[in-house]
Amino acid sequence: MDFSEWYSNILERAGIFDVRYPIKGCGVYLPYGFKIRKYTFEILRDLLDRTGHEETLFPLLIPETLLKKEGEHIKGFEEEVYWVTHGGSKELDVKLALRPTSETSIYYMFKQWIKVHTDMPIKIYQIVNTFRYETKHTRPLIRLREIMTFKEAHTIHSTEEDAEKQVREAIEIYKKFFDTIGVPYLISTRPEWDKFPGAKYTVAFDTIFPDGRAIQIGTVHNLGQHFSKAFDIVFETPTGDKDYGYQTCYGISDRAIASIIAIHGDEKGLILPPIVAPYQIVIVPLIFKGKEELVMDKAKEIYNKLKDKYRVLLDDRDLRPGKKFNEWELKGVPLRIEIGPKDIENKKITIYRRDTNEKLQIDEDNLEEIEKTLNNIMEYMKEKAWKKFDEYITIVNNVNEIKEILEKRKGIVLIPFNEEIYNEDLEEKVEATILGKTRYKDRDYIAIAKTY
Ligand code: 5CA
Repeated sequence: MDFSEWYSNILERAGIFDVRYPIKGCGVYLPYGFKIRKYTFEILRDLLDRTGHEETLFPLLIPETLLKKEGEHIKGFEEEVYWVTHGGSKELDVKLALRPTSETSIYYMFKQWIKVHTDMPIKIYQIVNTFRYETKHTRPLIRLREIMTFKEAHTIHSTEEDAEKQVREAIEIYKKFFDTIGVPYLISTRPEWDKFPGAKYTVAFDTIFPDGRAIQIGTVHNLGQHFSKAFDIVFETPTGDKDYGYQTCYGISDRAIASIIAIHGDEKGLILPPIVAPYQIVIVPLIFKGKEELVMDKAKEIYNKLKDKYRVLLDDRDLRPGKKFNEWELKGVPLRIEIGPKDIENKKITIYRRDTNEKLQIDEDNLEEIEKTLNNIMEYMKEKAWKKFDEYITIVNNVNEIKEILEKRKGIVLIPFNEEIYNEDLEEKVEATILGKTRYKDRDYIAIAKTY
């Protein structure tokens, strides 16, 4: 099965995202998918909260007058904006945009809040839906027109140096986030022609999907003073002079969920990192005639021992165990506990690891082994994902090799950095996208890939 087919199939069968909503690029997070989303974004929320960011909530609608204030920004988004033009049957005096991202609404408010240098830094974020009329092929959770989960952080500082430091901090936060969910990445500085509209420069995280194509999974932008000048965010410096604020912003979307699914899954279905799994453990009692009570009591006993520490489900439905196994394997539950009459006699339980397909018998009261196994699963998943990612990185020395490698081996090609070849002509020549300038094993390279 090719990746794209596998991916659509899994979203549906594992109950993650329903694409049958009658608007292109929109869909419905189903309960199981929503839980994965919740646990994933809790990690990011926690990382941001612990580094002095504060969560806020801004309006969805942006007046045309605000959206058009920064020239580059509107030029970049012009063709992607959804407009609200009417209130009932009355045409609005000022058209309202559905936010494609919230720089313009947030920075209008920064202008209200900032007068002197001591009013900064401000580091805020929100997790909201944004709208982009994407013209490229839409894909669930990958290229949405309603981006259901858009975590955008926006900061403003009184010095250029502080903004630069903030960019570094954001990169560290994103590294921790992707490391925590076991999604490998290459970090690069996007070329001038591909930076975020209105940014001084853009640093991007790209991962590689199983079909060998690269996908941008997060970006950090240094906005310099482009927006603060357009929005007149002036402040008084310590020496009594006037200056404009220095800004940064950084975003991560539903692509984080798509990456978890795509990168860790296998032919049986999802494999979820325990940290984001709706159920980290499922207990399946193996019921035999005459032993029903014995087995169920033991299953409940184990469930009670685990339930305060883990997200655990006791699957006591009246179904064949084999059917339950298949279902929870498809849904990617990292660890399964099987309890049968024989195990009980020997004071054992059987545990099954979804990531390696291994079965192991442990003492029924050895709950430390469960904790250890869940940790091992996480570590193994990370290692495996990085190994596969590294195999997809090819270093070349000659431009002529790039096209063929991207067609045959796919992944990301690195060529030693050289100003002369770093331009859009190279993209045309190799029929691929320049991700940007990247540092890999102590050397600067140009990273090139076929992308989503
Ligand atoms: N305001 C900035 C930072 S919050 C911003 O909008 N940056 S962005 O355009 O690069 O978007 C942030 C991230 O959202 C991207 O790196 C990409 O991973 C993700 N993204 C962008 N467009 C879509 C889309 N149509 N569907 C899903 N995810 C998207």
